[in-house]
Amino acid sequence: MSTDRCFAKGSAAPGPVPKDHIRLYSMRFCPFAQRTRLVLNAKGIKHDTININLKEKPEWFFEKNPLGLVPALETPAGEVIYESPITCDYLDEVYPEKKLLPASPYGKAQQKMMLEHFSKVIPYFYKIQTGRGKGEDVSGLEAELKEKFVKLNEDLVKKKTKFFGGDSITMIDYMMWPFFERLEILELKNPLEDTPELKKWTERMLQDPAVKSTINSADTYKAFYKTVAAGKPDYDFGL
Ligand SMILES: N[C@@H](CCC(=O)N[C@@H](CS)C(=O)NCC(=O)O)C(=O)O
Repeated sequence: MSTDRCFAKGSAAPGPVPKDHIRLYSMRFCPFAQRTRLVLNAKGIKHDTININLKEKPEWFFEKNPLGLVPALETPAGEVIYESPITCDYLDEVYPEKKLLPASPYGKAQQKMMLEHFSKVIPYFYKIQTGRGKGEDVSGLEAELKEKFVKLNEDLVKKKTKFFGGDSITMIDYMMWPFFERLEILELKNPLEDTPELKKWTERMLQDPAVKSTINSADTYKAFYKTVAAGKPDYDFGL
C-alpha cells in the first residue's frame, strides 16, 4: 500500500511491509527524507511510502523510530533503520545495483568526511529562513553561508570533477542536494554568483533523473513553509 496523504495521531498503523518492498516513512517536504527518496529512486528500489504528520505524530510511529523523526525505513522482516545517512548507506549496501558509495575504505571515509563538513552548513539554511521570517537581520548569517559555498566551490576546483565524489553522481551529491533545491526560499541575492563551479554542479544535479523525480518548485516550498510559520503545517499541501 502507498498513500501520499499523511498519517496523523489516532490513525491506525499501516499493514505489514509487502515481501518484495521496503517501506519509507517520510514527509513530502523534508530534506532529510528526500535524501533517502533520491537513493531509492536512483537505485530503482521497489518501495512504498508512508507520510507522517510531524506535528501530530501517530502513536505507532514511535515504535518504528523512538526519535520520532523521518526518514525511517522498514523491511518486510520488521527491521527499522533511521537517520538519513544511515538509511542511505543501508540501501546502498543491500541493493547492489548502481553503487553510490565507493568500494574502497578510503573512498567511503572521504564521503563521510565531506558529509561531516556539509552538516555544519545545514543549520544556516534553517537559521536564515526562520530569522528572516521573524524580521531579524540575517545579513551576518548570509555572509557566513556564502563563505561555506566558497569553500565547496574550492573543493570542486581542486578536485577538477563534475560532482563531489568524481565525474558521476555519488552518495555525497544526493546528501547535499535537498538543501540546494531549497536555496531559492532563503531569498539571498545571487547566492552562487561567486561560486561558478558550485553553480555548475547544481545545474548538473538538475539533469539527474532521481533529482527530477523528487523535485519541488520554490513556489511549492514557499507555500508549504508559510503554513509551517503559521503553526499549522500542511503536510498534504498540493495533493
Ligand atoms: N538527523 C536526522 C534529521 C531528520 C529530521 O530532522 N527530520 C525532520 C523533518 S525534516 C523531522 O522528522 N522532524 C520531526 C520532529 O522534529 O519532531 C536525519 O538525518 O535523518
